[in-house]
Amino acid sequence: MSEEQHKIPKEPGLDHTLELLKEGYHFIVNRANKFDSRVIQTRLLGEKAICLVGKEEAELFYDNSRFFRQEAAPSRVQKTLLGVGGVQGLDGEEHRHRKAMFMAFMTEASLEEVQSLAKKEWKRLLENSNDEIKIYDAAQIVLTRVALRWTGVPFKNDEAEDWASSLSPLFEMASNIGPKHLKSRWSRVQLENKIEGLVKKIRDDSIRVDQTKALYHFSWHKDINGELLDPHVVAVEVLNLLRPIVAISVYVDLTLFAVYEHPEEADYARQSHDNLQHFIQEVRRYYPFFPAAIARVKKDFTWKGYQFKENTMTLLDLYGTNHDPNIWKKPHEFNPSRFKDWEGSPFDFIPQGGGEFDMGHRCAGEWITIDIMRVTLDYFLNDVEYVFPDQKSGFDMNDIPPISGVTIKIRG
Ligand code: HEM
Ligand code: MYR
Repeated sequence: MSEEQHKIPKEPGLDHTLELLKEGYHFIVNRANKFDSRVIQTRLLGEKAICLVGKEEAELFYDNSRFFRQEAAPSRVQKTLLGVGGVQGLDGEEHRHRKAMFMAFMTEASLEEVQSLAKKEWKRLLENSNDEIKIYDAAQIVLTRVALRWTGVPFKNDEAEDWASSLSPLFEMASNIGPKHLKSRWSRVQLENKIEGLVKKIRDDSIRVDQTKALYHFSWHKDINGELLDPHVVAVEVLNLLRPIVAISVYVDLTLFAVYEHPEEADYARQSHDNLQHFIQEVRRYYPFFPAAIARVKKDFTWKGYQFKENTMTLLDLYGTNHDPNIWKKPHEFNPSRFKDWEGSPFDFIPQGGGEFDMGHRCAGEWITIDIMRVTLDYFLNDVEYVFPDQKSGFDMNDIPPISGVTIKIRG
């Protein structure tokens, strides 16, 4: 018996990229609500785009037999945020093999190391800083130092700020058009050249780096044909560690902003390790960050009566799914204790993508992110004495990524 066919509700018009920039994180949900459908069609960057929101929709999106990733991301996002030739654009066996190169660094020992580096760098920064601290700026320096050390990229003490100011435009300006987009591209070219240079030196043994770390391992990684990766691709993949570790500064800013906005929930977090974890999870659910994951339809198929045509760009709304009232009670309330009862599905709580780590494209750094956020929150709740001075911190729903600018004043 053939399934009843439904037409995917379609927004009329030639292109809606400007509305996306205006409506930001609400863009997909606004259309899903208007058409009362979890599957809608619009046009973005001059192309037809299907947008999905919800848990079953996330399960569909992460079905490798239905979607592929090669060239899926818009070219401007590849030239800024992602780079060309990296794991995000691979499929099948090639993807699995490359992803394993990343996941090999997500061991318990490696995660413990990243936590102790984060604690050490926060202490060092606060011991040497003024009373008034803008959390986002401080976190960028701390996390740049953590990222370079954890990946084994050699640097001198006074070089950390330069690294921070070339790594941050990769994610801060990835959603911009105009001059900021160019700055982001320029930063990527500079960084790729610098890291490619290191890879070549490692291979001809003209520098020695820590052989237990990612820079060394990626430089000697062999692809599925047993060949070394192109040095440029190694640089892209090393940046796939450095950039997002520095991007955790956005979540650190939002974590302290949550402490500022919800002091009673900060008291809840102080009570135990589990409560700290619930607070962090709620920060990742409640606040927006990565707007949508992107793939393309592998071959024509029909799902719940909706027709998906080969090669159509498809977006999964991460923020929308994390606020889906079919999944979350009172989704627009900040309530860390909801995570006491969360059953842990790979498809309902997806701030860093959904599905599986090894076979799918779920974020390789999700555990690092959570661990760094938790030790940072623990430090600020239990070890540092500070107040929030009068301030106008906050962000708009079309600031991608959102940075509140929250500031603290250390009590001496
Ligand atoms: C992929 C978000 C931190 C490494 C992703 C994806 C998202 C995401 C949404 C794509 C999922 C998909 O396409 O289905 C974030 C956010 C972070 C973060 C919001 C917070 C700062 C990290 C960290 C690392 C990392 C710390 C590494 C240390 C990666 C890699 C991929 C990825 C390598 C590609 C995975 C693949 O294509 O198989 N991330 N991420 N991310 N992330 Fe993260
Ligand atoms: C990372 O660096 O991978 C972690 C998070 C970065 C978020 C950057 C947000 C801007 C994304 C713009 C385009 C996304 C594709 C729809």
